[in-house]
Amino acid sequence: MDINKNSEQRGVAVQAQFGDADVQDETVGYTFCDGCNEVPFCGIKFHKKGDVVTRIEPWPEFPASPICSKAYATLQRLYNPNRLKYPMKRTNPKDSTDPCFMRISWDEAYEMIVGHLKRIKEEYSPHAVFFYVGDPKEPRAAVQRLAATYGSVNYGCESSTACRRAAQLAELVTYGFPTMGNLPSPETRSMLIWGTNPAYSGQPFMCHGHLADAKERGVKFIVVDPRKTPTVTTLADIHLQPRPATTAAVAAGMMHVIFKEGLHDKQFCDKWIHGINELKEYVKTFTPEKVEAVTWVPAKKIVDAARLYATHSPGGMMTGAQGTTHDLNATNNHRAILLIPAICGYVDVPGGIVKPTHPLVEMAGPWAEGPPKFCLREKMNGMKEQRLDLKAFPVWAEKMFEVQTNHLVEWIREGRVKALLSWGLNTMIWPQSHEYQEAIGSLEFTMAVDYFYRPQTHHFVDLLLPAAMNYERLAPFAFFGRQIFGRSPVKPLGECKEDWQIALEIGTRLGLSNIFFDGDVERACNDILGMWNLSYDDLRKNIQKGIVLPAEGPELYRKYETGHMRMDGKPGFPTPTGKIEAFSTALERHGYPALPEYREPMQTTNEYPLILISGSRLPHITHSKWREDAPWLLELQREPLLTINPDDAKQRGIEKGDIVVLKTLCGEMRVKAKPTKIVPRGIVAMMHGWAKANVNELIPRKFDPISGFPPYKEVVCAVIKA
Ligand SMILES: Nc1nc2c(c(=O)[nH]1)N[C@H]1C(S)=C(S)[C@@H](COP(=O)(O)OP(=O)(O)OC[C@H]3O[C@@H](n4cnc5c(=O)[nH]c(N)nc54)[C@H](O)[C@@H]3O)O[C@H]1N2
Ligand SMILES: Nc1nc2c(c(=O)[nH]1)N[C@H]1C(S)=C(S)[C@@H](COP(=O)(O)OP(=O)(O)OC[C@H]3O[C@@H](n4cnc5c(=O)[nH]c(N)nc54)[C@H](O)[C@@H]3O)O[C@H]1N2
Ligand code: SF4
Ligand SMILES: [Mo]
Repeated sequence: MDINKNSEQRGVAVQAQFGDADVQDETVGYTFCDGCNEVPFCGIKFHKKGDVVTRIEPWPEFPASPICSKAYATLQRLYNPNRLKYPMKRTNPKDSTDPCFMRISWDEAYEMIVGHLKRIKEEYSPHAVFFYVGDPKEPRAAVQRLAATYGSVNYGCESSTACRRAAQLAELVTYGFPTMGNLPSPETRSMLIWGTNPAYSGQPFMCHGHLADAKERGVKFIVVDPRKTPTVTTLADIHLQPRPATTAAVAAGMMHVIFKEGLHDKQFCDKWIHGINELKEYVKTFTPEKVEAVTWVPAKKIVDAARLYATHSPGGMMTGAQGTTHDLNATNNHRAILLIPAICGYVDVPGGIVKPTHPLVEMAGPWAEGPPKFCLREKMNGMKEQRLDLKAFPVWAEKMFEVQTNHLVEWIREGRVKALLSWGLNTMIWPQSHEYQEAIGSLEFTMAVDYFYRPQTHHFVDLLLPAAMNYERLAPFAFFGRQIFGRSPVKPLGECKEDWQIALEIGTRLGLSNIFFDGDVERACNDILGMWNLSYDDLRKNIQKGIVLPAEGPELYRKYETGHMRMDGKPGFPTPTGKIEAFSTALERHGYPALPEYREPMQTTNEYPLILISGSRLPHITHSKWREDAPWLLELQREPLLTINPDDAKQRGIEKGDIVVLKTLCGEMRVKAKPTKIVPRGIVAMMHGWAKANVNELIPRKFDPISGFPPYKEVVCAVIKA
């Protein structure tokens, strides 16, 4: 495809939409940004003329208000002439190189879907239909309701495949509650930031701004990241640069020092950590010198970091969704990090890692999960025995309501999955992506709902449905702590429909109109809002400032002492032992190592002397999006780039802009090199999601035995000048 030519055409198209808009006739609307699928979202205030959005700006009253380059580009994406606007059916046989997608009516599309759903239920089982939502978080609640009602327990998403859930699993088996840590509060004196780069990947206001303010106040920062990211350069008092995938050893080293020097919170450890003696014993051998040899982090820095964190009390912590879990020791690596603030007594104290006292319990988590009642989670839990991942990942299946999707290839080959209903599917998410694409191609029926036709994912799908974009949809509403916001959409382009509407209409066509509100999105939202005696109308009336649901009381701390942490009201943490579990009873029960043990990652060799970190976020790209979607952003970076340390580049005769061959045991590809000191010697890094150089084809299909996560940030490689 000639990107330049297309970008010119699209530029004209965008101008045509708002070039003649008379500002005086504009009215205002409000929506949320879905540019990076962060939840909670950032707020967008937009101007429109009729149903044409003319310009956008931050929504000042919205809690996450400054917006980034990707948010501005959502406007160009909205009027991208390549957008899907009608339901499309594949008309050529699957072995044909041209899928020949033809426009059909929604009626025909629904007949197809419902026909296959009914047939598969009769011929095989409802569980043979897999329901999937990719990184877009917004469709999730409606799709889960559809899966549960249809009778399939097999619902999975990108979070349960490659993103947040491995960390969450570690949190649940260790603390008993999910947490990514905390932003620094006025009491916080030190912060441990591990495997995340919020300067690029976080919401501007939510993360990095807060952290920078805390730095001004004198909070000390330890940042653990193999790369010298902007988070490191702007915040770090101490930067630990470990060899990728050696997290558990770095953490064990820090704990070794803290225990040895008696800097831990002895009372808390003795009373509230299950397996504290086993943990002490385990980390005894992780002397700073040994840890240096294993992790490349100088012994002195391990000692300094441990001392700084344990003595600047209370300390907070921030981990990413996935920086520490993209390797074959994912769960235990993340568990090891969690134990550092635990032994310092920083859990649920002011300034430390606090479990919110008054969340919207009815939501039980962010939109990425969906409200359990609306999602019919109880019904799903009742069907657990039919989960596809039950045998391969038993602890996961016990703790996570979403199925671990990495084994989709095997399940399709074994005939256990016959059809796939997907929203925001992207096969490039997976290691050895082509195997997923081929497996999907062999299904009896695949439906995909998306904004664009993306050949690498949609080539084999039978039915491609056009999703309304963020300016064009009502559902879902947003919530921020206890503040709820609605939005005021414009009419969708063409025959696009919002994700929720598609799910609700499929349900209605299955004959379950009462459960699916006759396909009415607002009524579905009202069903959820009713939990707080609200309706969408209330949100509309308070569109700018949202509605605050007052908390029943102040934030409480050390809730493990008072019984406010567990559902049964007893003192303790919400784990089987009532304590933070350094020694995990759940992992032990299923035959896994119960302590957060370190496992050596893949070893470099003469042939593969470098380590590949794939997927480090860039501010102007989200995964597979923002390439052709919005040429404004593509101007910032037209092609995939492999970052390599200048010394490593020089050694190989590589200069800026040279084409190199990136090679792993799985294969090789050509990519442009970008020498930069952001990556240290011995490590190279590149972003995933580029169709023209899909780095996931170089990642093996090996998985962490506990969480099932792939080694995106562990694989050894070679880089050779082409
Ligand atoms: N090597 C490597 N691989 C990785 C990662 C890594 O770090 N390294 N990261 C992993 C992680 S954390 C993630 S989250 C995944 C990325 O997860 P993906 O699911 O790959 O995310 P996207 O590429 O953002 O979106 C997928 C598709 O959804 C469509 N879409 C976007 N919004 C909507 C919507 O609202 N509705 C509908 N119907 N469609 C929509 C987009 O057009 C796109 O085609 O990648 C994972 N893969
Ligand atoms: N602009 C933008 N924003 C995004 C996204 C995007 O694609 N683009 N994606 C969204 C999604 S789905 C997600 S999951 C989040 C991800 O958000 P983050 O988790 O903050 O992801 P990254 O920015 O890649 O930061 C992860 C860091 O981990 C480091 N790392 C790699 N291996 C190791 C290791 O072994 N140990 C340690 N300590 N660090 C390691 C990498 O060098 C990298 O700097 O971002 C979200 N926001
Ligand atoms: S960080 Fe940027 S892309 Fe992500 S939600 Fe906020 S404005 Fe949108
Ligand atoms: Mo993610």
